[in-house]
Amino acid sequence: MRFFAPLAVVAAAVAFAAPASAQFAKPEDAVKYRQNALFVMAQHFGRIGAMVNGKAPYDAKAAVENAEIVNVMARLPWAGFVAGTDKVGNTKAKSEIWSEQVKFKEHNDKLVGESAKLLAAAKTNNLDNLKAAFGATAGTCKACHDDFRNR
Ligand code: ASC
Repeated sequence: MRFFAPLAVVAAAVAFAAPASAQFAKPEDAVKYRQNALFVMAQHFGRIGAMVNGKAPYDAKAAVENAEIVNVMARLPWAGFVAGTDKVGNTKAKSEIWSEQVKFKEHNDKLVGESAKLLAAAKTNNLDNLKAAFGATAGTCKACHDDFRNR
């Protein structure tokens, strides 16, 4: 089966690269994609938030599971911000997303970076570490919303 190993590696690489080059059948799908990715991410981030804020008991295993999902989901919305979708559907995306792409991408990269740290913190089994990383990650959500999301 030596022949198939490299093929599997290529398939895995393609699967992981797919979100970054995702194509959408219509502009509405791009909006739905980014909103749904952000929605799922927020649900799982919120479950960590509940633990961090004392509204749910601290559960180290659940924290890791939720942080894993946040860490994956954080990489997805970017591909949905397709040019020309600033007025599509019920989007709150500001047109500055497209006129200030570098800055927007920086926000995205910070979210991805902090969510990786959130996962690492969750794995330490220490609520204080989780709290600190949660705060830092939430800060990246807020900073981007302040700059690029309509109210
Ligand atoms: C969340 C969530 C956001 C961010 C933001 C942080 O849990 O859904 O959009 O945190 O409120 O300020």
